[in-house]
Amino acid sequence: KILAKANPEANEATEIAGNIMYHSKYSPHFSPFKFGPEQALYATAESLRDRLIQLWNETYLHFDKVDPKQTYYLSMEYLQGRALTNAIGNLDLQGPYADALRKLGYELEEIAEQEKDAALGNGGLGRLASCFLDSMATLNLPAWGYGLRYRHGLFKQLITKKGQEEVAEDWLEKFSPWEIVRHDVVFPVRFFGNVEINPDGSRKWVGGDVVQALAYDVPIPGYKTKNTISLRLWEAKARAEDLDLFQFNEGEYELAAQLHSRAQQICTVLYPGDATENGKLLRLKQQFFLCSASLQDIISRFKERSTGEGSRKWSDFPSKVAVQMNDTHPTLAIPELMRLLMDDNGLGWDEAWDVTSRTVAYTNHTVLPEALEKWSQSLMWKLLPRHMEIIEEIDKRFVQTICNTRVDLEDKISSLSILDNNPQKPVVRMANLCVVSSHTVNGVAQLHSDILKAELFADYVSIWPNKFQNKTNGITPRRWLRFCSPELSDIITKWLKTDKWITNLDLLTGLRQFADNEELQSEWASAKAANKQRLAQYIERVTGVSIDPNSLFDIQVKRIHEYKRQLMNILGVIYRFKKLKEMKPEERKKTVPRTVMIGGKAFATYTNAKRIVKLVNDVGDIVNSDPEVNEFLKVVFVPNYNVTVAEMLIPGSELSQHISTAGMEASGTSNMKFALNGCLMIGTLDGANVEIREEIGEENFFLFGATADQVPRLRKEREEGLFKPDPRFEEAKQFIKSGVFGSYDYGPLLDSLEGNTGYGRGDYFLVGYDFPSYMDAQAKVDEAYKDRKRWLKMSILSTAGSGKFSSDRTIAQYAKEIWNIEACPVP
Ligand code: DL6
Repeated sequence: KILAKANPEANEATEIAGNIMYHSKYSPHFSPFKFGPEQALYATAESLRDRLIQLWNETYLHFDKVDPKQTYYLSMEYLQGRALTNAIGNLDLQGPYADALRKLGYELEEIAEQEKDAALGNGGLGRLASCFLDSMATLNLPAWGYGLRYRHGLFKQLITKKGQEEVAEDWLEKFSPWEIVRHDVVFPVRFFGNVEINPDGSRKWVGGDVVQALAYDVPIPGYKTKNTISLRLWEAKARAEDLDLFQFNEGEYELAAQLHSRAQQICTVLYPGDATENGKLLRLKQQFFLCSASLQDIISRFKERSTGEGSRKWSDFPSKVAVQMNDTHPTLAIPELMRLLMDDNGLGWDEAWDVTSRTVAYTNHTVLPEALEKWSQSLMWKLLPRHMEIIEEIDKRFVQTICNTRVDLEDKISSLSILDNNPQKPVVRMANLCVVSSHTVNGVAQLHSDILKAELFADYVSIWPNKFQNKTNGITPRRWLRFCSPELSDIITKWLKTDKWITNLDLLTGLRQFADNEELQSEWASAKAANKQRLAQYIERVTGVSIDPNSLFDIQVKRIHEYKRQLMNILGVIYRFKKLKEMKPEERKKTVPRTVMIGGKAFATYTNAKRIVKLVNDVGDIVNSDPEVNEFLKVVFVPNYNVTVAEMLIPGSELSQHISTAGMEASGTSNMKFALNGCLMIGTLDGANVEIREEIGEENFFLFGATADQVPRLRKEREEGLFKPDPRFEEAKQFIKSGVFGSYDYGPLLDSLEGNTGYGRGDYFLVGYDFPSYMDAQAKVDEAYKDRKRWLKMSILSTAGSGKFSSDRTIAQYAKEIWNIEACPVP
């Protein structure tokens, strides 16, 4: 500002450069006389934050004035990734910031590279939440995201001789330049204690531990709009008076600071291990902490307007507040809202229930039994006694209603009820609590929503047929095309003669008419080639493996899980390797050279997933060092897959694998990112693959495998010994057993493909059944790749057909069909 004033001619870039220098000098975080890339990153981010704070203030002041209904998105996970490029892009300041940094001796890309990912999530569900925030802001929707400020996000994955090793991630090591602490937004959150009955019969939760929830706001800018919304992350703190000074001075340091240390544990890590009782307790604390702090905040905002002119009644709450629970992790929002309404605000049960059930909605993201949360009743009674009373009452009333109105469902009550009172292991079924209490329940792709209705929640559908919806997931086209592949974006804008596709992705269909155009094809090919080149350099830098940018880049990146079947991918690679070895040199030369890249993290205690990681790495070591074959096949395990790595991999991809056992992947969202970037897909009819294939055209999708409705029969047939494995499958397994890939014991992994079926054994995921059609589809991929024109056409058509998968479309549907909220643009 000072510089700009001194020189009235100063352009935006000069002003920005001045602002960056100001932050580098006066920021309290670094010594003032250094301006290395790291200082430049923080100063650049702080200069952007100034703008974001201003826009944030304007946005919420405007919401305050207009007082629209607002959505509160509750999620235990957000996979934000880096923020710098995204903020600059959304604020449309790419040119001025690049110029400003150049004046200061840096390239913008070099500075952006310094930023650590905010990885406050695990996988698809967390990244979806982050895409949703971007779309909510872009669509000018009055909304908030709520989450936890984990000190350590998703672990860093190291690949060593042993396979995957986990190291604590440290995104807050220095500080995050994006967050704004709100010392005035603090709420008490109680754990343990007991319930007292007041003289008037009302109840009060007292005693136990009370920790403070302190708000940190991360501004989320919309694309080319003033609207900037908030991701509010809670941190847990104890109060100063909770330190027992007497004990401390007696030298009993741990005892004196017990509450401080218990408070600190809450936000220390994302998904602490839950094999132990302590681990389970901590996870439950985390969930409740998010719910309680967020609801107190929401209620206090509602109450600010409850007196004086335009005052509100509690019955107005659902017309001002929509709470979306991102899976069952924030289920405790239900009893906590009931408690706050009844115990703190004096509402009766019926009124509180009416308000709560008209406010909350639930998204289901999985049908996998192990991910359907069930909490031990005794743990819940211990930690949240008042909430258990409320849950019991909700359950009792629900069961009563069914008994009174639906005799036909009487024998289903034990599965429909919220409490499972099996004396061996009494639990609370969180999904049931969500379904019973929410006004709307949705799945995340059409097939998944159909499965929910036909199977998991079928009996509820007969009670509330209108409660269930589908909202097919989406991704933000800003991060996942405009910013991660600027070359391809520019080509799209040139051919569509508009950049409006960035906020209206359906316009991409306009590319269809040019899919055969040689000029477009050649521009498309050079953008792809540049992205492949960049990716090849990255791979060499992080793995030491040099890959051929002219080979077919074949990528599978996602969490490592048996149902996602990375094992099928690597078995296919092993078979290909074996065949290449057996070929004569002139035969090999006729094959399509491939680089297979696989990346993803395995949950620390999921041993079979870790064995898969190890196998991919071992196969890579052997294949890549084989002089006969490595010109035609390379295998790379991409370490530490995260949002930033995805932004590098996806633009450079040509084929991507989405090969889960049909019916098991709720949606998938990387499939959408790959398709949007002109990457062809090999996949099963699972999750959103089904809709992607419909949109891009079945001739542009390499389909294989059993369909979801065939899976139960195939599992049964296998159990009855009727399954006859394909010789190629047997050959690939045998090759591993022969020890070619080293001495690691792959027995347990291979055993999971043998024997009788059962979850995690007997080839429950049908790798053996699908393997032959997978290999046939792979042969078709090779054929198609040989025809360059055909491949490019398919690639263009993939992008052209991806319009439906914008998270703007998804969020517009949530806003209209679930939340009933409208845009509230800042003038
Ligand atoms: O909806 C987002 C994402 C889907 O795309 C994936 O298919 C699905 O596996 C994932 N689900 C979870 C389940 N977590 N829990 N609970 O992450 O959601």
